[in-house]
Amino acid sequence: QNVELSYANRATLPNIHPLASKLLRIMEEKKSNLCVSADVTSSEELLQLADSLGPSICMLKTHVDILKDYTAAFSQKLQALAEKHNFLIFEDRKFADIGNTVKHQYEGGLYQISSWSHIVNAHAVPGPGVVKGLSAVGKPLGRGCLLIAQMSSQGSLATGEYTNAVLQMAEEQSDFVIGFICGSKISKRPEFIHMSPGVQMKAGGDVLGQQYSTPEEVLYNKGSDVIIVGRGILEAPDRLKAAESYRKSGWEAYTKRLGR
Ligand code: 5FU
Repeated sequence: QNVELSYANRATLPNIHPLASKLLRIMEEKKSNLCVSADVTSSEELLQLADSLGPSICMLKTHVDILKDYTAAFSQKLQALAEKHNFLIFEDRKFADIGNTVKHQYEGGLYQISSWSHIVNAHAVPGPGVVKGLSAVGKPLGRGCLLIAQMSSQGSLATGEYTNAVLQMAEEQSDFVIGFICGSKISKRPEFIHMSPGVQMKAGGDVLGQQYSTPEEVLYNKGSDVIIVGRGILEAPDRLKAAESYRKSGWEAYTKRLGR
């Protein structure tokens, strides 16, 4: 029961969600548990990032609403790059409204997120209806959702009993919820993917409350599965070199956890 399953083993579990399985297979194949957070404001720059870092990552995280020049053509090019380099797209939209509203926000509007993003996330604050609304749109398309169980920011209210309630909600809708945004492994179910933001090579933070841990801390000590790295890569003089060093650190921490 306590043996640590590899990503490859988890990909073939009988109850694994097909999208979680796909992600785990990508991770194993590319030896990458790195999700780059592509927090740039120009679509051209985002596409360049996706093309150059694509081989190093298992997932690319977006905030489309910070782009100054979003077009539907951009989302098609991003999808093509995801195919080319075999990574998943995660729009970090953090849905947090009643089911009926998030359904529209997910499917419609300017961004039509459900049409291009494999994975989205949601706050559990509204109760299970938020997941039901997203699922009504995303499930027929084979999409998946991460619930925000913890946040990396200082003073986050998502702790303790709240985090436990999020776990419960995920278990009840595991046909659409594939895992969590969290700082550490919070579920024993190996079908769930744990993804952690707030990662840099050096622990610390920024002036607006972000708090950073290292890849080793998050993946080895805390037992998470995927590191999400933004400025640690974006602000490096050589982004590709930085991404590769996060990929390597992340992979070493994971293999160490496996005891290999
Ligand atoms: F849910 C969360 C969270 O708890 N912390 C985060 O930092 C999401 N994030 C996102 O990860 C945040 O919106 C950024 O897009 C990214 C972290 O960026 P950084 O530059 O590595 O701090």
